[in-house]
Amino acid sequence: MHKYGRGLFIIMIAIISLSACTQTNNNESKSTDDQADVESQETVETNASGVEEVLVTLMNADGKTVATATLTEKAEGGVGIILEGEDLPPGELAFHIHESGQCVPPDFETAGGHYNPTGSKHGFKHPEGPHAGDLKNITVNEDGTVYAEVEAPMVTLKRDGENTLFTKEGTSLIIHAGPDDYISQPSGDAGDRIACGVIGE
Ligand SMILES: [Cu+2]
Repeated sequence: MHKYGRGLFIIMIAIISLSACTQTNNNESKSTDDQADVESQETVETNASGVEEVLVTLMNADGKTVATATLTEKAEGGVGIILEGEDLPPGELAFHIHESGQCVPPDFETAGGHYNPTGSKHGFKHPEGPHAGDLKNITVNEDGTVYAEVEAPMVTLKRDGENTLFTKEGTSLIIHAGPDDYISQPSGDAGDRIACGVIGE
């Protein structure tokens, strides 16, 4: 009887120690969250109407700025993207959100594949698609300028939101040399990456 009592006492001490450890860990992760909040205030601007906006600058293979994109959190969910550019090849070009926030010229392979947190297939025409980072093709004018408004309904600028664009690896915007056929795997047979911009930098 005495033996059991002592065993129970030791188990209770063990439980108390364990829960103390868990609590310490919670506090640590909370302070990390606080730091993330501070970072988000630096990168996400709030416009006059209180909507979150992120400005992205895209450079070409020579490191020259060729386009800017304004990302806005939509009231109904998703992100609207307004792209304005120049010195681009005329015609229909693919435009995607990629899964890494690194744009190293000239080939921008550092940006990785498409942003695909749902593990889907590429393309609006694919029955198991699209990727969250799939966007509609843009049309560049004969003079090399472009103005396009596209939607990314599956993503968010909210850091703690589902399919956030502020992942640990970061995300980026890429313009390709050719159009996305909306079905070829893994990226729509869109050709080389000709411009890249980091989201949230
Ligand atoms: Cu792409």
